Amino acid sequence: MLSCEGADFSKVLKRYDIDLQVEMTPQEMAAKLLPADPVFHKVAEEVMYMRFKTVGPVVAQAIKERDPLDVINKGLVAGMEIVAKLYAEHVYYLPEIMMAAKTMEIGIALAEKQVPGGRESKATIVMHAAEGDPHDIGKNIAAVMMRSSGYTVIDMGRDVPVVDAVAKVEEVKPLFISGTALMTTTMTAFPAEAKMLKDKGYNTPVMGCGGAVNREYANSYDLGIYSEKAPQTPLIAQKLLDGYDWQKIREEWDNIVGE
Ligand code: B12
Repeated sequence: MLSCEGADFSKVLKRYDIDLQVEMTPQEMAAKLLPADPVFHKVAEEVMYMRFKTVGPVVAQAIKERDPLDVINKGLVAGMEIVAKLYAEHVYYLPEIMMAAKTMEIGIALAEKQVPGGRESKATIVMHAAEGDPHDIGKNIAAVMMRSSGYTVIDMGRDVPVVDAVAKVEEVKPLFISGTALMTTTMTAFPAEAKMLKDKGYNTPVMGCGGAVNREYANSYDLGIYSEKAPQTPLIAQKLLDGYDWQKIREEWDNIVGE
């Protein structure tokens, strides 16, 4: 009979491509990238290892020890950022991204309830993923950050037709509308929305976001402004509240986001 005695399984039970393609294993990356704070470390680890069954109790404990907003940003979102890095390094693939995002969202839903509420809303903003675009993970992260910064977020979801986005702006007159596009085929929704709004006499900024969009593109159409990362958005929103218009946001962008 075949005997396994003495076999070194660490050489066998390892994904072949990790050794071939990247210098570090997920465990080595974890040691390097996970937050140093033990509480945030544990929370980020839940997302990184896609533990959607245990993230609830871990987050419940974390919000007893740390500010719930920090648990979201320094724990759950930090974990998702590591997952994005692992994806870029070809260590993780699409299923891992989806399961990690699900884990993060379970945790966020729990922690969000504990973010001190009852504050007066600073303003209403509209968020959506562009027409034809199903990618909404980044938008959902940005929406949490805006809610926790005191804004009322009307999240229209994904694959939102241009006309619906424009109609929502007409209905609620938000401080700005932000759109997420991860596909080069969908980012054209933003200039289309901006043009329709302008033709109707609105001066509402149309913030272009997501992997397909860069600052140059977002600045290439009237009303267009740019936000690259979720934490930049409350800084830009504050300036709009202070009376800046879309042109001034563009001019002052580096100072506003601290680049
Ligand atoms: C997950 C994923 C999917 C999931 C989306 C699930 C979901 N609910 O979002 C599913 C499986 C549905 C999917 C489908 C498709 N996908 Co896809 N997908 C991805 C993938 C792997 C990860 C995207 C992601 O969620 N990243 C993690 C989040 C956190 O990052 P993020 O969205 O970039 O967000 C960050 C920033 O962009 C920014 N941000 C984003 N939104 C906002 C909003 C605001 C206000 C702010 C301030 C910031 C901000 O902040 C975030 C945090 O840093 C990318 C690959 C990649 N490298 O991005 C491909 C990718 C986006 N997909 C791609 C494609 C082509 C498709 C499909 C067309 C594939 C197909 N042939 O069927 C289909 C779409 C079909 C359709 N039309 O319905 C391409 C797009 C190529 C292009 N340039 O056009 C990519 C780049 C993969 C590739 N390299 O080819 N996909």
